[in-house]
Amino acid sequence: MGDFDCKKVRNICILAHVDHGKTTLADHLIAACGGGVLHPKQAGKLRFMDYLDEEQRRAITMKSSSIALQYKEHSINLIDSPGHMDFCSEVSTAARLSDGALVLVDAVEGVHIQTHAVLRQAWVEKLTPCLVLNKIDRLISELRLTPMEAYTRLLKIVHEVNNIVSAYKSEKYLSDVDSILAGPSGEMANETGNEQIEDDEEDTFQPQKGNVVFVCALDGWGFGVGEFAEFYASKLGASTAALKKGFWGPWYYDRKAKKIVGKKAKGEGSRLRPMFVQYVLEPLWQVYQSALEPDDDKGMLEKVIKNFSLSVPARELQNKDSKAVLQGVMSRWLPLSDTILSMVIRCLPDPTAAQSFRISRLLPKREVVDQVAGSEVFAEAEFVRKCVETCDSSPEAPAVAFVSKMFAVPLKMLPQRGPNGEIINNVSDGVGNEESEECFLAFARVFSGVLTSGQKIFVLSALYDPLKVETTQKHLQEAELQSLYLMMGQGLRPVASVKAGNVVAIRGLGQHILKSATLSSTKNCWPFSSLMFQVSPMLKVAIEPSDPADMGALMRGLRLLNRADPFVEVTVSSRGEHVLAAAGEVHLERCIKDLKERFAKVSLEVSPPLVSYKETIEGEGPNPLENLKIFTGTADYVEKMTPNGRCTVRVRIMKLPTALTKLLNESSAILGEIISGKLGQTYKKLESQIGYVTEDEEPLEALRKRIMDALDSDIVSANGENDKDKIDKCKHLWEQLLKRIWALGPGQVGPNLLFTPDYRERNMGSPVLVPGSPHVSSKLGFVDNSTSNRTVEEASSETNQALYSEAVSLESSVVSGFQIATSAGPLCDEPMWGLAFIVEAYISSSAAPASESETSQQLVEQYGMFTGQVMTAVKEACRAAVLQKKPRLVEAMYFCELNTPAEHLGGMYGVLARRRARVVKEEMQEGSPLFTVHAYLPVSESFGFADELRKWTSGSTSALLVLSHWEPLMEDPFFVPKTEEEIEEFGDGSSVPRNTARKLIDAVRRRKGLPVEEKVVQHATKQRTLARKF
Ligand SMILES: Nc1nc2c(ncn2[C@@H]2O[C@H](COP(=O)(O)OP(=O)(O)OP(=O)(O)O)[C@@H](O)[C@H]2O)c(=O)[nH]1
Ligand SMILES: [Mg+2]
Repeated sequence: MGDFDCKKVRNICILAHVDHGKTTLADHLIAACGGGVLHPKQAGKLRFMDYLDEEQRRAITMKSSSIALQYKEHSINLIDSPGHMDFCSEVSTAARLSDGALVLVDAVEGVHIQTHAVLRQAWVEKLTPCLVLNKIDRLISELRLTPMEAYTRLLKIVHEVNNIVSAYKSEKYLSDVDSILAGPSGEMANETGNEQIEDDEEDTFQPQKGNVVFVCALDGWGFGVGEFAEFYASKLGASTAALKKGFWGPWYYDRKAKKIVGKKAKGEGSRLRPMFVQYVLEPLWQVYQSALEPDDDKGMLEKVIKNFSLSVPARELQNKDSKAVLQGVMSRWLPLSDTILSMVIRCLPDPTAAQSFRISRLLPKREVVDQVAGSEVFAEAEFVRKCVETCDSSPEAPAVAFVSKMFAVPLKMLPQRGPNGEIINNVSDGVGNEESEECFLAFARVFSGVLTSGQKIFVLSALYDPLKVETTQKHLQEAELQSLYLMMGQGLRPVASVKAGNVVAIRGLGQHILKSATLSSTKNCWPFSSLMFQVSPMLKVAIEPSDPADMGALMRGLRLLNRADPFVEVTVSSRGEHVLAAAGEVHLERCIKDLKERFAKVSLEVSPPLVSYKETIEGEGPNPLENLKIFTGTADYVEKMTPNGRCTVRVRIMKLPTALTKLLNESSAILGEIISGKLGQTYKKLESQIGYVTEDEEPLEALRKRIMDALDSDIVSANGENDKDKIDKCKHLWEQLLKRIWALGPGQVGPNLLFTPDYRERNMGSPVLVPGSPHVSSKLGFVDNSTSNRTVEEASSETNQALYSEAVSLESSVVSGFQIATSAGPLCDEPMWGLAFIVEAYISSSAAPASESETSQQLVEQYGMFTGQVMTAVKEACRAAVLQKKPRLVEAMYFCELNTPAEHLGGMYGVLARRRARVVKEEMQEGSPLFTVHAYLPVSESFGFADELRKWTSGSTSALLVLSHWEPLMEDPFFVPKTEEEIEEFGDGSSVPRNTARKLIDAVRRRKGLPVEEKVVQHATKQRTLARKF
């Protein structure tokens, strides 16, 4: 049975920008094929898949959920996904479990920011897409376009979507959002990006191929050109195949010659319209007009009914409501569910076909370099991989499934009977007894073998490695599958077993899986590759119970929420607050509601949003060469001394090139692996006997190259291409510096660098310099491991020798000082951003060598351990160095896409201006009264943005926010008027209003309980410049 069975299964998801009609479309498919769970009359109105109260209230989908449909002997698992940016992690979930995607685009609004995002998600997960152009009715009745205008518009959308996909194919875009964003400097340059892609391969979406359909989900009709080709084949006396080709693009039908002709043959003056317009759109338009215009005779309707031999009950035709008549006719003439589902079966792959090419994404190939020990394990893991590749659904095959999210359902919602009608005792299986009312189910897809309820299975986390025994303990668990359910939206239908290629909900894994995991019947299996999320949870609030006695309930609630929502992050801040991080305002609101009503059930106090900032410096002039020289030179530094006077710390600081900062920030995960030595091990294995590499090119090599590229681009852009000499000098200096990377910070992987002091400059004799060693450089491969061992200086005397050893032992104190300083800058204790430090710590021998034991004991008592003193001195010197070099606050920025009718542009710009937004593009949407505006909006200004926008534009403006980048706020927070002009403008300084930077800093300081006001400034002046000769 197995194989045959599988060919009749399709796993598909519906993806689109928010409000383009996904859930409405799903309604019609459910009404037609959902086994009666939804009455056709309600289709499009009920929004069956939006079963959460909050979803119905806001009329947007917030989670992905699945439903099993039956269509012509096929079983189709349909997953509806949310289009709102805040819930885009649910799109990743949906995509992983599906093999094909219906990508919807609103024919009026066209391609939007989330359309890019979902196309990318489908591409990453190797889904086969089909294009659904929805809301065709709006072109007729709302925009009142002529058929010809409508055709041009549709043509444009199809073209645009094809361009996006072909860009992913040719990997010209690195990231979807980049295509629109292209960073703060290059946004304009990339706008034409779409056009630049050459047409060297076939378009993905072609109506004539049958993978594009035109629908109106609201009224329940839709068609592909195939439907019309079949109908006209006999009438026009042409073959269906020829007509299909002719029904899209510049093809015309010459009635006299009974021939399909191209543009040229048509002749200039001819009144022929493209076949798609003449034979497809015009009849549609006529039906709509005759139904909706009251005076129009109903001739056209009758003609259609007769032509297509539809049986529309007379009762429906006589309905006074012309919309109902229209719906009655259209949904019989061009039934939506048939159009969509026949396309799904024709164009989208069954699980066997799909898994054979999705395998490289699901389980990337690992190669054995040489087979010795562990080869049996490896061989079995490879066998499992093969079974996944072929979607082997025989009971003998290893059972493998991927859980892409956990979701909570109230216990009372679970079916009371098992697959055979037996009564099930639904007792809580959760974490302890605490959530007796909620039960966690895993949303999963079986990729190989058969899952049976009651089966024991291994749960592998993403870090599990069958070849490394040591990962077993932490990353492998054993669990029992208590029950398996087929999902019908909210409804659950118990089943005894589920075969490979199907989607299922599993009960019994609540304690074992937090968010996602791989299930396998054998230990010798690779975990599936992790899901890719497009944004990270950015909006943070601190939460506490209104009544302190409810703390326990709150903590339990937070734990449950963390499980139930794949995307929230729950942490405890350094000040002991419980911090909840969500993707955006809508998401946050739902989380709080869930917490209050379901998970914690106590009343809560929610803090205003905690916005994260970074701190950096303005840096010197634009001349990188000068900066580098100052940085590596000796003159400009901040100096501190330890209280016992034995150690003097000098710190020099420079701003890193922006491109490098960005790169360090993005690559923190891989940098972490490299620095902690994990990645290194893989490569060592390569050289030794058993080892494997992933398919990617060597990541270390790639990272090194990206670092060089980032530096090069900065050097060239700052110096201008022509100044070869300067460029070379700069490059040379950087090459030297890259050999001296001692540490990254904060937290070992942040975007700040600590360089080792320059040996050539060091003083011989006393005081002795803490040398430092280029750990990170050698890990990154910028210096050769063998030569990085420092040559021990020849000590001129024994004391020096002892002092030298002490200096070496202080290295870790210097690094710690640097880490602490970079984790909390001087402005408001926020992490530093894009800074480079050189720390020189000189130690001299104790001032009083006589009566040694006594004095040193006293010193320890007075100032603490020497190592601690050094650390503190380094930290303070680093922070002081930042203050001295024009410190600046760095803000997180959203990229914001707004759509607004022309009459509300003014109101919208008003809101943008009040919130310090920077507009980068304004464009009128062709053929519609809407404007699309792109802007950058500081995260700190984004709260209540949507509400304010609604208020000022009568609710007609929609806005979507995506986290984009970090950007320094170029205002001087300590600005005091100095020049005459400034004094004239701002007064003498006593009454200067605080600027934005200062206000933001003060707000953070107040929140953190740091002294606000004069304190900060005092600090700044005190440390102004300490440069002097040593
Ligand atoms: N005129 C018209 N309106 C439609 C059509 N399809 C959907 N709509 C309307 O568009 C709005 C959004 O529909 P939904 O189905 O909720 O959209 P969605 O894509 O599921 O939205 P999210 O899940 O929140 O991303 C609703 O008001 C629908 O009635 C259509 O074909 N024509
Ligand atoms: Mg929806």
